[in-house]
Amino acid sequence: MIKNLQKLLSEKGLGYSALIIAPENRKYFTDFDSSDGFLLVSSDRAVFITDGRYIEAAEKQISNCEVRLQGKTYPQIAEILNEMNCKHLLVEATRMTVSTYNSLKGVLKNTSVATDSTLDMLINTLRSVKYENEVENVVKAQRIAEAAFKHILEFIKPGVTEKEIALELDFFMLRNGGEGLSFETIAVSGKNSSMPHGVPSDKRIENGDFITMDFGTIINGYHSDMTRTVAVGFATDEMKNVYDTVLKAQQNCLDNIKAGISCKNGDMFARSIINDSGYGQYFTHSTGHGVGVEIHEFPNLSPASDSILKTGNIVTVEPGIYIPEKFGVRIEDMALITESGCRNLTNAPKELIIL
Ligand SMILES: [Mn+2]
Repeated sequence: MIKNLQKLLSEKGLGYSALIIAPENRKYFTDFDSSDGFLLVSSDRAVFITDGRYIEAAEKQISNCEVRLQGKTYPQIAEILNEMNCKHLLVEATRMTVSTYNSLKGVLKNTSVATDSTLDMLINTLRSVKYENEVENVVKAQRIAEAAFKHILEFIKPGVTEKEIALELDFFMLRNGGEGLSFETIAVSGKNSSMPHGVPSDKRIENGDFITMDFGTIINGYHSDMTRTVAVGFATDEMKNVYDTVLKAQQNCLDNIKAGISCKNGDMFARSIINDSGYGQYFTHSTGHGVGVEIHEFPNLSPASDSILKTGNIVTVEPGIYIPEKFGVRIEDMALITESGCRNLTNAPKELIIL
């Protein structure tokens, strides 16, 4: 992974180095998980600095760069950049705090610090194209979430609360190998399901409710993300119609996305179906987002995106319709973009389930 960044740095010219501090980026480049550390990369060198809590594990596990024990942080960074003959330092503008920036400026005499989005964009581009082992980690995490979904279908019945459903999903995923939760699990029912990111409450499930569950877990630092909406007892014609519309929109997107398609059009494959059905005003978010070492990463299937889908991107496809004071429906799979289409990484039923 570091080699790819080194190549991009050398393409920028002589004397470029990058300072990487965001935990998920350190993990991405070194494959080493730590709450603290600094990674310095030039076109031909890479040095990872970490403190005494991590040094032994880092020395054992990191194979693609030098590992050094952290001393006086900023003078040490300046010293290493000097060894690298760094003239221009790129930093993660979206991640660096003002105080870190000030500390850095205080020790760097002949080095400019680029505070624009150059490094963030380089890293986003690298991270968005997945290697096979990264795909495998996402799939492993997804398989655990699918088992949790199967389990929860047995658990849901009138009388259980949204919080209990969310906790049951969480416990199942963690009990079955998940390293953590991709995000706070969403389980919302009835009128609450009209809030796309509603928080599970003490509301009890009743017959005639839709329940939307959005959840995922983590394997080797890689996230999964899925959403299913199920009904309990019965579903009205309106509920069935909305469900059907969301499913068609999702399927149309999955059927048409591939490498070379713009993310705008990717979004439109789902949105156009919902617009045509008259529910356009109730689809209030973008169609999908990248998934990897972060739950939300580059690229986005969004009307606001200027990106083009590439082979190796993993994106969610998750259209929804949310009718205030009534109900909401969202269906979400993860798709691996290929030359000719996409491979659906999600393996769970999507026809309307009425429990
Ligand atoms: Mn998602």
